[in-house]
Amino acid sequence: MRLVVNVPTYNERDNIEDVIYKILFQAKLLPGIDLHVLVSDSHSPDGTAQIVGKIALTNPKVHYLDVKQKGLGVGIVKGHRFAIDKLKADVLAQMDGDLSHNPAMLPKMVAYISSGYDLVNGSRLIKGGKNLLGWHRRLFTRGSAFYCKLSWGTFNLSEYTNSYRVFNKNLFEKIDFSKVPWRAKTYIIQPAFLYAAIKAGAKIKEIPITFEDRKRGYSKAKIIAYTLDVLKFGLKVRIERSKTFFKFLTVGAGSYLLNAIALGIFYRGQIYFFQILKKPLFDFIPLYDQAPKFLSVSIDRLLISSIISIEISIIFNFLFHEKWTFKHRSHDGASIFRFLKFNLTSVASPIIQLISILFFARVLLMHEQIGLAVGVVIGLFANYVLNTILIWKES
Ligand SMILES: Nc1nc2c(ncn2[C@@H]2O[C@H](COP(=O)(O)OP(=O)(O)OP(=O)(O)O)[C@@H](O)[C@H]2O)c(=O)[nH]1
Ligand SMILES: [Mg+2]
Repeated sequence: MRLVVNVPTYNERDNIEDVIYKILFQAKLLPGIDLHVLVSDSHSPDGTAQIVGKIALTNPKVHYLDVKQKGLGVGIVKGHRFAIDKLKADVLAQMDGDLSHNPAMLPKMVAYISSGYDLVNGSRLIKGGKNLLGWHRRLFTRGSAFYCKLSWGTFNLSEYTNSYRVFNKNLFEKIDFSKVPWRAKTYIIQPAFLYAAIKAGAKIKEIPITFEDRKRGYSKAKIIAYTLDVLKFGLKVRIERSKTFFKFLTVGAGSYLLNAIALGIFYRGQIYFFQILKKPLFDFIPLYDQAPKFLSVSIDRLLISSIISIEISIIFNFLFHEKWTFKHRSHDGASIFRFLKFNLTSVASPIIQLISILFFARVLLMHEQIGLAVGVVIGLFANYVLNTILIWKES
């Protein structure tokens, strides 16, 4: 099994030699693993290339790749691509080129990959982890982690902005990099890659690491721009994850309007409180007092109006969910069966609505529209859950 440790660099001439030898030193603690080091450098003008080139000349396990453009994401993504395509890597690792990450953690991280994890994430924020940066950088680390947890909904992950990771080749191949902002000038690749891995279904293990402050060279981190990118990325994730529910709510709102208008016209000849018709459309159906009773339920104008307006809204709901809300989810079987199934699951929501209308009108002696509005909201949630479990399943 071949492990390639990708070290992205920009102007690391004071550190890179040390980093390479410290990584290579781990080889004897990794029996059965063919350890290589790849420096993916953004054409550093400080002589990083010459130092790595000189080592590579006598050591076939050390490689230099000039990724040409600047950006940590470019170094990371092009480096791993090269490691898979040219160096035939099975397992990929990445760490900073300034000794902030301790290469001595590699054997432990690789062991988790061997035991079946897809990605091992070094964390400063779990028990045993340490962040030895200044207070404002620690604040950034913690703040970003808190924000990502909230916006991504990933409460089981502690660390988002660190770069010390080991993962298998298959995970890298599964990631759709057209959706990862890897050409950005900030380090947004770190959380973005992690999110892409989660979406690709990676089994992730976090282990505690210590992040040392660099002793030599200078920092290239642009913390303000990076913070803005983390905020922007989190917002994008949030919107994407809530999109289906937003659409569901929009259709729900439309169907509620249709339902309310139909009910008003049938029962009162009104749209809300505005008289539209001289007489209710269902004027021929008697009101409660004169209506025939069936099993002690009065078959009156309100009951019939409610049932018909609800069925109209079910049809509206189905058409929009089928073609819009759940367009990208699985559409198993013929649409007529889905429609029948939808009617069955939809029964929950109109029953809730009907009970609500009758309860508000008869028991609380309030306007039937209030009952409908309350019933719609409760029914909506019940319906969403049933729809996503039974009809338009996530593929
Ligand atoms: N290939 C490549 N690597 C980069 C680029 N910018 C930064 N790096 C590397 O990314 C790693 C992290 O960058 P650092 O400047 O150490 O950022 P940091 O670790 O957040 O900050 P300090 O440790 O405080 O300096 C280092 O190995 C850098 O050399 C770049 O444009 N291209
Ligand atoms: Mg650093």
